[in-house]
Amino acid sequence: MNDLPRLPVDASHDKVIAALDEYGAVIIENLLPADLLAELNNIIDPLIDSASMTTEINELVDMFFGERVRHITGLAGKSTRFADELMCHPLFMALCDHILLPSCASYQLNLAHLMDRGPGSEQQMIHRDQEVWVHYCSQRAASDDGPLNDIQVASMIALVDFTKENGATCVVPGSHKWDYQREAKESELAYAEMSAGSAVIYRGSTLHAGGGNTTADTWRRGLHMSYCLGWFRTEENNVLTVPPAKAKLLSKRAQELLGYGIHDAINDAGGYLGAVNMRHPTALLNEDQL
Ligand SMILES: O=C(O)CCC(=O)C(=O)O
Ligand SMILES: [Fe+2]
Repeated sequence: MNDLPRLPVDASHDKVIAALDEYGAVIIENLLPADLLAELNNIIDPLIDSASMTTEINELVDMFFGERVRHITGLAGKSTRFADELMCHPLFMALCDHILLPSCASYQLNLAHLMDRGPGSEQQMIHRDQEVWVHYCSQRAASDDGPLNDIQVASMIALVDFTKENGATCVVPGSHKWDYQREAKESELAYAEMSAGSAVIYRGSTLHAGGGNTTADTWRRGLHMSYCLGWFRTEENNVLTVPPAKAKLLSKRAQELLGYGIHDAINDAGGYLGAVNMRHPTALLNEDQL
């Protein structure tokens, strides 16, 4: 079986970046301190039994996620510790600086979406997360401008132990360097088996899928968190998910990542995106004007 690189949470940012550059994915062991892991699970516990197993978007989206998967979205609006600590974690910030800043002036949260893969759920189709911005990806793939810079940094954070049997995310190491048309063979998959509190972090261009859950009664609770370029539309509408009354309680960095920041590319001869009343939304938030 293929293996993914594994590093401890206190590994140097350079080591994690080197692993992501080489393999396209890396497991960070014990990313979450035990008390934060417990707090996130305590928030999820009362919600999970009634969580939806379908979306109200369309059948293709439901097919993509698969049957017997429970969804809880918008974690940034459900836990201030999620927003202030996990979303703003220095390791994620360093990885986003490295991967995303070549293509934007600032990056933002794309989504924070819990997926609980139930017994009997099948392996997802193998995909690249950044293809949600299909128009951008297909134009760049067709151009002669050389390889596409990655436009997303993604992760799946284990809130319970992840095993191959209960649906650990499967990843294709090295696939971020592949030609976009190349398909992965079964023998090229690696399974992100890891203990609760650990995370697999992968690039927007890395092929991966939620694994099939062949257990009789074990749900695989994983928190999907990703970031993208600051000038993209995000998958979750984070400003509505975390409206001003909640955003005010968070750190300025968290507010910026949730879309209350400005994408300021003026110094790069670009534009100033996301203003309100020609002002910075974080300033308005903190003056109680939003
Ligand atoms: O559930 C997983 O492990 C992966 C989910 C995923 O890749 C996705 O929804 O984009
Ligand atoms: Fe994915």
